[in-house]
Amino acid sequence: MDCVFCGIIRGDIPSKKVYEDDTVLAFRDINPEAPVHILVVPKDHIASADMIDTTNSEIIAHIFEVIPQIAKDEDLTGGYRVITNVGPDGGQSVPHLHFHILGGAKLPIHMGV
Ligand code: DGP
Repeated sequence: MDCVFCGIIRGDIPSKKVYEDDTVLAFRDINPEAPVHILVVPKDHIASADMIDTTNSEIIAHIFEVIPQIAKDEDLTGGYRVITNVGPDGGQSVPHLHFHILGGAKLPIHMGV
């Protein structure tokens, strides 16, 4: 499967990793929209948040345990935003589930990625 994030997870495509465990990888977005812009992805290929169900929701819960750890490591004490885009109408450009962490500045209310 030709998936850029699977390539990053395999190590075939370089990335600036900020967190990794058995099931989750987080790395800096190649096109940052904020001073801190990190993508958190499951290592298993899940196409988008629309594919979350009882068979994979444990990994999603784990991602949401990891996100506060990353925010702490990145010193996002003033807060941050977590975004996932779903499908073409939702603005998803990479069809591998990912959560954007945006922070390091006061973000515009309606800012998306
Ligand atoms: P979305 O539009 O929500 O699907 O976000 C995809 C994000 O992925 C976008 O902000 C840019 C980022 N991205 C795409 N290709 C790469 C890559 O090869 N490396 C890194 N680090 N980020 C990438």
